[in-house]
Amino acid sequence: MLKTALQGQLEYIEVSNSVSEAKIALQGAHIFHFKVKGKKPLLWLSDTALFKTGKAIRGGIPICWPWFGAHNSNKLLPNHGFARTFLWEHIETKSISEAETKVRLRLKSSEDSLSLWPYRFELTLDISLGTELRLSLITKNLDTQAFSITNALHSYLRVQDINQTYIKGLNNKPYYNKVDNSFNNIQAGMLRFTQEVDRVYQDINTPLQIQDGHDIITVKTEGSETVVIWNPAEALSSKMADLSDYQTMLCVESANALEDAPTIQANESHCLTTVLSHEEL
Ligand code: TA6
Repeated sequence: MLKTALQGQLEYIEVSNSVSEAKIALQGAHIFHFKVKGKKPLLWLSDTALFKTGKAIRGGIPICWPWFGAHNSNKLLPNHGFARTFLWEHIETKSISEAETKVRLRLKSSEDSLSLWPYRFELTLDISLGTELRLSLITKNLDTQAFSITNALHSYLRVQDINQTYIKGLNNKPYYNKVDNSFNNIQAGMLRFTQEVDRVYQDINTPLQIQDGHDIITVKTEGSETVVIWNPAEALSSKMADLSDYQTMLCVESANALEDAPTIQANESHCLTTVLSHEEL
């Protein structure tokens, strides 16, 4: 029988091997803690995060699926889709070696999902825990017709101080700026954070490096060339009751968003992967 513990209203599993440890809530297949032993936690979790049925945890890696952000035609549907607030099934936890564990979780279409999105699907999250954290989100179309998705592995990374943090790997890349709703911007040099940043970067085909003066975090994306970067800064975070201390968080999200919306034919699959690691300077 699966052994779970409870945080607030949410059941979660705890995984540990010789090099790392993690906590994964069954609601949303939401990993909300990951740490390489002897290092600081890699993922940020808000001090005021709510562990409540039907509410996404503020921190860790929420799964935005089958749409990223607001639904494109019906604003009454939940932001970032429904996968992050539905209950997933734990399929297996497997020890690959002393230093690597794999966890698989699954969400299948149901009456509840069909009332929000009219397609049959099977969504699988494969998590690999070792000296790095690897998440693969596999969408399988079980319908008789093709469908399109946007999605994101909305990683909240822990940084020392957002004002001292910069991202390398974005130079000359085009981006959509959600803050002023402008398209076709081009990044000049490294990205630094002096105000709210909410951007969808395209053509990202090499790993990004986040440096905060203490650590280098590397984010590698597979299955897409889109990465979303978000920090709400003071003004927006003060309006979000479950978001404490925006200075120590930075979202760097492997995604398919905007026109990067893969069409998946019946019986075919699409896989989005993010690989996170960090080293201390
Ligand atoms: O990924 C960035 C973003 O889409 C932002 O626009 C911001 O609103 C954030 O996600 C958080 O969304 P949430 O629905 O979790 O409050």
